[in-house]
Amino acid sequence: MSNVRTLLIVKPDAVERHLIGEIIHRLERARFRVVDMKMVHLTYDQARKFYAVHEGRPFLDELCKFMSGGPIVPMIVESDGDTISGIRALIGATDPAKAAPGTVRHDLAVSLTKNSVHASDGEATAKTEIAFFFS
Ligand code: FUP
Repeated sequence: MSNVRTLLIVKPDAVERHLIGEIIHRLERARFRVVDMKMVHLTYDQARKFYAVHEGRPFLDELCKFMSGGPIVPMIVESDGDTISGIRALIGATDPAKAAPGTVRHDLAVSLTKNSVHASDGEATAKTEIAFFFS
């Protein structure tokens, strides 16, 4: 498990609210390592490509407008443990209203769409999502 890397994205709502450092601080405090990162501003079409798995879902258009509405900070994260489930636990449930206290989304997120962070949900997804941003 220890060599599995995942992709975490600081989303536009968090970048706008000056929370990049706060989110990285939480990752590092929990002993995750950021091994690469960048700031990018996706086009709407690039966001559609990234969220292709959600094609046909009613929220996709709003989600892609939001994700292309400002800069984001994708980063590759690793740890000595189970990185994928560890990061998912750290960020909390998709809907901040349902996320546990102490998680990133509970503490920092605004709404279901503006939920501050993304993290890959499995090993295969992590590989694809890392390749999307880091060639
Ligand atoms: P997650 O894996 O936790 O990022 O959540 P999903 O892959 O299920 O959803 C991707 C993004 O779509 C979420 F971050 C938030 C957004 N979303 C909505 O805006 N509305 C919904 O009803 C469901 C998801």
